[in-house]
Amino acid sequence: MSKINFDEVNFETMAIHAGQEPDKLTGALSTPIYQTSTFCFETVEEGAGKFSGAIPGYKYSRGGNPTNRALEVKLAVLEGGEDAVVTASGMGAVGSTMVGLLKHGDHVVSGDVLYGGTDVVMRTNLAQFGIDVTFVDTSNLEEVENAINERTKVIYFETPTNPTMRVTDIKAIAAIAKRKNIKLVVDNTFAPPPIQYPLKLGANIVLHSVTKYLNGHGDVLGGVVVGSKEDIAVIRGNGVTKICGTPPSPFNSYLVLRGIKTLYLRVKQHCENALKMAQYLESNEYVKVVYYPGLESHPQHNLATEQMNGMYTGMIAFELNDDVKGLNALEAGKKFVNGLKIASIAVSLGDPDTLIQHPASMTHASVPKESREEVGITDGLIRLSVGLENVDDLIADFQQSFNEL
Ligand code: LCS
Repeated sequence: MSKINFDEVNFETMAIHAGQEPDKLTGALSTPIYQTSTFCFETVEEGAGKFSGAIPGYKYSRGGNPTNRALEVKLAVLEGGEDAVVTASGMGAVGSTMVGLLKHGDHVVSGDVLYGGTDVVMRTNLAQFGIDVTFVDTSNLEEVENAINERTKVIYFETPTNPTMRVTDIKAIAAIAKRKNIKLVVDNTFAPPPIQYPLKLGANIVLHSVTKYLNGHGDVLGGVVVGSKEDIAVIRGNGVTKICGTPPSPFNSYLVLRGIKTLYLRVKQHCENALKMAQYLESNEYVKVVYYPGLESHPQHNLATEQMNGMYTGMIAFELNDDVKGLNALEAGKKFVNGLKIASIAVSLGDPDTLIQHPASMTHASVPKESREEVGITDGLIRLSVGLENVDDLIADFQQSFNEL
């Protein structure tokens, strides 16, 4: 056990030290990569004891691995949960949570704007198992209340939403969920600690695509689910190690442990750069609308300021005007994005590199067009993940591409 009491230290200290102890065998400071599928027992009796749980220890890496465990402990501390389970991707976290918590006949109330992959799970895959889903605008508390029935077991949403940046009041929904004995699951990928802490606001479970800000270097896929010991045991047992079988590779967990040491510095800079980019875009003559919770024009700016600790996120969505030098928003948007030199045209987010993409044809192409348009994922919407480059260079790059329209 670490000598540090993590209740008494600040975020930067937690991000570096939580889950990390000198290696018992060698004293290595950095957590070793235990690149092994299985673990040997001295005797049959020891193996039997480990399988029955009478003797603590590792047996097989699908059920637990020391490098993966170090990452679980770190992420549980950072999110303020009792326990965590890591997965091979964010979708591994979403799927394991759903199969862990739900059974045939159950009902889910889900946010109506979700990452495209999660949207497919909610819209199509859960129905294969006899679980039905009602989609609502979770920023409207009345809609959430009205969608709940006696079979509702889970309320699920992202805040801010991918890609429309809508913000939901976690504390208010947690109060409804608690009153009705429903589990509240929040996807915190867009606003990782130190921005937003859903568990501290009353959510039961928080999950992430670790691929994004937590790893932060664009070289790993990963996921995590954090919550109570009881919930995580079920999600690990039913989801990660059985039906889904999605633990991460220990090598990937090592990379994420390494990435998280600079999480505070990176997230702070992503947010500072994004606020400046959002202000620049909002003042640009070709831009119709900018969706960024840090702007006063965002409909939930005050809620976001409180809930996101004044840091917001590195993600922005925007649309160009309907007539830019004779081009409509979609045509102008394509020409503008193709003309950028620093930003890469790519999905994913939270990387050091600025990434820009077109949700309607990329991340959210799987969402039916009518559903997309109903919730504001228009053909003209552009999503930007603001990276860690110098923000003046990014603004200059955007301006040269606007000038060429
Ligand atoms: N949750 C959110 C909010 C996401 O944005 C993503 C991926 C996932 C879950 C799934 O995580 P993964 O399995 O990819 O690690 N979002 C992506 C995106 O917006 N572009 O590419 C992937």
